[in-house]
Amino acid sequence: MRSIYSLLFIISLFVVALACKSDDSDPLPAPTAEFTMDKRFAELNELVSFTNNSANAVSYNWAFGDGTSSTQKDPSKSYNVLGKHIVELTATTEDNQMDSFSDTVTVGNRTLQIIFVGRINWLNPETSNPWDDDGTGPDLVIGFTRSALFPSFETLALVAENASQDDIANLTVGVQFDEDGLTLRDENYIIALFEYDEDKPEEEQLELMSLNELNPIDASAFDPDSGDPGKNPETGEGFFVSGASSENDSTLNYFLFNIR
Ligand SMILES: [Ca+2]
Ligand SMILES: [Ca+2]
Repeated sequence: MRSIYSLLFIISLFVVALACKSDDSDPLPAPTAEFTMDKRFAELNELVSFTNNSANAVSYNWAFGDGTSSTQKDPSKSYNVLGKHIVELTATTEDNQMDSFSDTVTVGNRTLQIIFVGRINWLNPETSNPWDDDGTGPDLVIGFTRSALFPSFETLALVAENASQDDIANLTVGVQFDEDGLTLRDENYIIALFEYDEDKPEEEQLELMSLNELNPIDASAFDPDSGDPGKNPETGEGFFVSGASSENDSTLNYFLFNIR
């Protein structure tokens, strides 16, 4: 009996010793998870780079919101699923304390918001006469279509009517698409500018001034705020240009798009 009490006494000493040991070891500084990303709006298969600004952690776990994950410190990835993806970073210390931080990446398509006509030569270069040959004033019509459907235009808008030549030259006119915009696909589109002469027979009323064809997915994008190449990483807005390469050419067109 006595030996059992001794044994229990010795065991309890060990337990007390272990408890004191763990009490003496302070926890490591608490972790703080935090990251930034180089863009909030990305297109399909466009690389998004994450910069890890966490503190006091030794290991990281990223859940990218599309079912993929990483344990790298500063990962990059591209998405092949459209939508808003919540990215969550969990930062862990050596003694297993954790903190999490999340932010959202929107992966969308280029959608056309507005077509601007930035510059027009209002003289027909072949005749050096004004395009407005019935004297009713320059009337500008913008046509926009996928080239496969040409010449049946999806968008055919009269954007300037009975203007003076000077008005048109200095006017920025355009077609505004509805709030959702027009989802652009990886194919060629045509923008055409016509002058409208209401006094002519119907088949001659629309006179083609210029026609440009481009693929809006391939086209180089520019940040509308800075004019620098690429899209605005905070808003997903961008624009691209088609048309005249010199001021003597007739038109210069701008396309404003959004990632949605
Ligand atoms: Ca005309
Ligand atoms: Ca006219």
